[in-house]
Amino acid sequence: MKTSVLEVINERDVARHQQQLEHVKNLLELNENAFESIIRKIQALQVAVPSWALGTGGTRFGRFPAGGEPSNLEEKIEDVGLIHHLTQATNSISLHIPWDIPKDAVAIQQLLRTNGLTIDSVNSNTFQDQKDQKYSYKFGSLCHTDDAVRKQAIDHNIEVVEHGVKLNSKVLTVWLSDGSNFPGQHHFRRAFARTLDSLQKIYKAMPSDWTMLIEYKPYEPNFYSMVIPDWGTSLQLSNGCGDRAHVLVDLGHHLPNTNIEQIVARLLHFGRLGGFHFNGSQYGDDDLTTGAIKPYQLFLIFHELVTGANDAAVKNPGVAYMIDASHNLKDPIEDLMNSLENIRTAYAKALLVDFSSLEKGQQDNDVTRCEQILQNAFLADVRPLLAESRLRSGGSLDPISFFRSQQIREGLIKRRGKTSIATGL
Ligand code: RM4
Ligand code: MN
Ligand code: MN
Repeated sequence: MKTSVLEVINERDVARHQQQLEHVKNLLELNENAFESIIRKIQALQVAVPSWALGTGGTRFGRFPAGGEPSNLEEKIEDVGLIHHLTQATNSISLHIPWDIPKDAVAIQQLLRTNGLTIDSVNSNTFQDQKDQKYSYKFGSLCHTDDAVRKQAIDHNIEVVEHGVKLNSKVLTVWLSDGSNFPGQHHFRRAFARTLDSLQKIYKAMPSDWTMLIEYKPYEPNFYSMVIPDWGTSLQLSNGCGDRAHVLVDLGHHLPNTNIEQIVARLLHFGRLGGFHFNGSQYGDDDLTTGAIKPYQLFLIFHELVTGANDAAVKNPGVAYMIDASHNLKDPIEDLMNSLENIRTAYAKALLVDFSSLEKGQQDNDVTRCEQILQNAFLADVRPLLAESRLRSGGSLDPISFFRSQQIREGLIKRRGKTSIATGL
């Protein structure tokens, strides 16, 4: 078989990689079994990329595209396929409707298969008005005071599910921008009740093997109140819908300094943690590279996920992982690869935590020892473990260097043009 450029470059760098891997294995005192198990677990961690994250993001002040953006769903799938080819860490793509309505579902399925991808969740959009839409969402969608607006928003969600069915998705993610900007604008209790009623109608219309994920956000675009501002509200709404409705945690959707890892533990405890949107945040919904600002927090979150997965008492459904970030400065493809690497780094470190010693330390109230155990795992260098996982799965030892040395962005600009624009925010 012909050797690919990827294999040639990996071959060139593999000796150095082996040295680093041996060094880390010794430092971490990993025996063969533990080592193999960690590598397999890292390989298995797959995080979806959303179809709206492949172009340059922006703020309300401006947007500075670098060129070569995918201008249709097919090109977006091609980009995610490339990221997966290099990282082996993202085998699915999440769709926002109507930004990415597949015109020919069969052809899209085929393209997904060629790229080694599947469809993750489908996401509804009632935070923007679409052309030809009868009623406006200016004052809300599923919470709206007017039955007709609510019905339009419910119907939209059902239509999103129908698109998803054609693509073999099994998850609907609902994020609402509904809320108020001024005191007195909303009757809080009634707005909640109407939202629950609308979600129940959508839930009932979903096929029986579908899951609904309910995302919360404390502020923006509404600044006084959001109808679903926190995990407690999402949890109540999920409970009110049924067993297949769960809470989705977006890392950027918390007020500064919120203890997100504790929220994760609570939701696991209730068996209601359904999904994750990864991104990095300094202040709010900044949508920066995952792990760029608070890597320790990301590690602590994965620590909760790993302890939850190892605890037979935790009856949580599977968690759907997705990156929900915006790339204002970095090349979107590089930024996504950055995030994927940081997510796997946090996960690999969490896998290194010495659980039995930690449990003993907790039991004995040995505070210093407990913290030390977590810090030991957090401070370990796991980069060679990640590279080894990629190599074994057929990816690149160093995806970003490969992307640059092969001048892939330049090629995309040549093919798609300097001014192509991807749909999204
Ligand atoms: C929201 C939220 C949703 C995403 C939109 C585009 O802040 O994070 O998940 O679909 O942005
Ligand atoms: Mn999100
Ligand atoms: Mn967000």
